[in-house]
Amino acid sequence: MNAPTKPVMPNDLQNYWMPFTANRAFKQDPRIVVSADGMHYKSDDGRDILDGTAGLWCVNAGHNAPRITQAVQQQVAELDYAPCFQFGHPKAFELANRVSALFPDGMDHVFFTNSGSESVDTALKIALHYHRMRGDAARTRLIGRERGYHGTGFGGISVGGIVKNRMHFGSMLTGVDHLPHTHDLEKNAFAKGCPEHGAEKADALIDIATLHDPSTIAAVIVEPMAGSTGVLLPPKGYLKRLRDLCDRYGILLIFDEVITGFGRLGAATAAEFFGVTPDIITTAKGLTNGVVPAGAVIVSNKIYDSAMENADAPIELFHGYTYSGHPIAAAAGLAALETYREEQMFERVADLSPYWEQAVHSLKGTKHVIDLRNLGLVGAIELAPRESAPGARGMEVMLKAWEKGIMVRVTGDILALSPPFIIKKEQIDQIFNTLADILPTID
Ligand code: PXG
Repeated sequence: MNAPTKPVMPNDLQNYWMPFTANRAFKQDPRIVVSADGMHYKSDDGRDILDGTAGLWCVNAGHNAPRITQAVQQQVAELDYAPCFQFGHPKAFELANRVSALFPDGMDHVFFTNSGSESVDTALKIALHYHRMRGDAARTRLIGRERGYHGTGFGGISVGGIVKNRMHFGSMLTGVDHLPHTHDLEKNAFAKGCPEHGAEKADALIDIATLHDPSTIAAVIVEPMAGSTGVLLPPKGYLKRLRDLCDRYGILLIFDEVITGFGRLGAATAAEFFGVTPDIITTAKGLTNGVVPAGAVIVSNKIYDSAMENADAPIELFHGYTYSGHPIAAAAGLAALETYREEQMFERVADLSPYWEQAVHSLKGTKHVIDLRNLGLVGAIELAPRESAPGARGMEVMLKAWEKGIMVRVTGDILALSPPFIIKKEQIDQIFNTLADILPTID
């Protein structure tokens, strides 16, 4: 890694409107990274920053994983771009082969996108298309969940349930309803792994189906583990109950695995981890280790075969993106999956998760902490919000952690941790010892 010797800040920060960022505050006091290797970033003032979040939940194999870096370098010289409408290139097919082999039995077809948001839009459209082409065109309603995050496209914010992500953006898709979220601090605080209480919250689907009539509902979409909203774990039995209800009503079940796909829980998918198979799975992030923007939607054979059989035109699905299955993304994806396999990274997550669990829960009793949650290599520390300034406390911890050389994510007053799978036990200790030092110093 080329360590810079002096800050490499650009002259003017104003031109870049940064996403999901407090732009005015950031530009007063910027946090800039200039390179990365393994578990660490280098900041522009030359400090090593331990990556506690795998970037934004995507750099599962760590930074600059040699196989992936080389694959991208070679691919750009060999085939930089190929049109994906009516033409193909070998690596897109090969990546689809590899992805379907990793995903649950009976889910053997892969549609490529460029992001999680596009994967969600694609999944919702495939669900609507499926019912319509089978002559069940009244099934148009889409059911999401309160506090759900499904990216920032209009489809994703419509089924999503994060108020701030929705309230400024008009009326969104029509015909959408929401299940209640499953977060219940009173009953489940400090549970290790999935909480005991709340499976019955899936039964809200019975009320929704009764209200609208099941024959009008196309799909239910949930994150099997809600990440972005502050790590909300599914109560034991909840996902199975949702699956059974969807089957009862002929509704497609979509798991949004943009975060959980590719190993985060210690199995290739959350579907495998929980033993519940949906009809459609959305992914992105870990597909390419975050190295090239890419996503994939994995659909059941039932859905793909139906599209082929019921097609009313030579083109079966009028949907796609200029960069679907982009050669460089495909090369990065193949190398990422090979790295996960060769270095047994999903097994590593499973092996590390008991150590991780005890590290997360070592913060019990620390000032401000009202809940601790963990699953696989995911951790959350929920802080009591400061009166009249919700979110301020979380933000202050994030800033202090950056000063002390650890990158953490914050959502309101919930700190989220999701390190690369190559993290060492000493580095896990470093994260939680640093947070244990910081929290008592915060008001
Ligand atoms: N679905 C889920 C479940 C996600 O977590 C998306 C869709 C959208 O993906 P794109 O690639 O369009 O951003 C996501 C993204 C965080 C955080 O810190 C989470 C995401 C993105 C950025 C930050 O929790 N998730």
